[in-house]
Amino acid sequence: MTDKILIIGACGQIGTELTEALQKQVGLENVIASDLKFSPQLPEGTIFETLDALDQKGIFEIVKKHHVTQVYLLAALLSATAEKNPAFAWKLNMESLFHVLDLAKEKQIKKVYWPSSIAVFGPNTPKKNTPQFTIMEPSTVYGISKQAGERWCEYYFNKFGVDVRSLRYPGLVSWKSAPGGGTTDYAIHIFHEALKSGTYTCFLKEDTSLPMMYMPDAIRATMEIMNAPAENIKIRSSYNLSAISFNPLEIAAEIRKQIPEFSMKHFVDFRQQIADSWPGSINDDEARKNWGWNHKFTLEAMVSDMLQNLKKIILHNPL
Ligand code: NAD
Ligand code: AKB
Repeated sequence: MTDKILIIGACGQIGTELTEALQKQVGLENVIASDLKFSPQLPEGTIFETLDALDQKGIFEIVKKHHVTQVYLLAALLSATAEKNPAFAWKLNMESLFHVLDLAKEKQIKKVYWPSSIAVFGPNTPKKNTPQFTIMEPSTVYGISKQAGERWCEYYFNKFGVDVRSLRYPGLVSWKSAPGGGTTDYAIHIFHEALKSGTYTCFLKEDTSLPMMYMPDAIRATMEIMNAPAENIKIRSSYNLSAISFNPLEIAAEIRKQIPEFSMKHFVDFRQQIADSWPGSINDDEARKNWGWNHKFTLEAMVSDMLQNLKKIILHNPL
């Protein structure tokens, strides 16, 4: 039987691209996109439901109505936005996860996908090639909610047999939709400004290295972990996932290969402290070993693809 998928938070940076990829995999009629409000960026013909991830009854009703078998929970406040409203970030990021895990515990759905983040790591974590199992101690409310979420995912798997799968995404770079309020968002803004004005003011210092990934790799990783046989998923908290690592200076240099006049200044804000608490690079041997993860995009390939695609968009939508 074909899976029926519900995506909660489908209109965000990941959701808009994941919705399309899942529609290609299981058919347009088997994917239900949901969010607080509709976005025209969703593919034409998408089945859409207005849904608040905090509304447990509402989630249950949509699951029943559409005979949903899998839920991808993407609704969350990201690192920078969460620091501005810690109490609400904790409420949204945790309660929505419980609503979905409980549905699976009660056998209303078969499988759950919930993303974690490199934000689970903290200032005492080894910074280079950060191992899967290490000191964590996150110092942001976002990171605390992701770490707690990981513990609960593992608990629901061990106690109730819930088939929940998770990835610790690095910063994701994409051109199709805007980023949602993270610390790694600079690596997207830089492309827009390079093309529009030829200059960018970065909110991180030039030598702040962070783990990053191009969106096509992240979407593929998500689908690969969800399609892997259950026995291959040895980690039920969340998998380290890695592709590339760079700092603002390095990505600017790569952009300059195609836009030689591009210049960058720095005006550091509160996001620097968040970035300083995160690893610079991640070891994802477990994901590679357990379910065959392999990234494709290098920094060079990502920059080239970003510029090519964004150029077309900016050309068609001049300010
Ligand atoms: P985003 O902010 O772009 O999208 C989140 C979506 O959730 C938005 O469309 C928003 O409208 C929706 N939403 C917010 N509150 C909601 C609610 N109460 N009910 C229903 N929908 C609600 O975020 P994203 O970048 O797409 O991230 C998705 C998930 O992936 C999050 O859990 C995030 O922590 C995780 N993640 C993202 C990145 C990244 O770089 N984008 C990295 C690591 C982890
Ligand atoms: C953020 O910066 O908050 C996200 C993340 C790495 O989780 N991009």
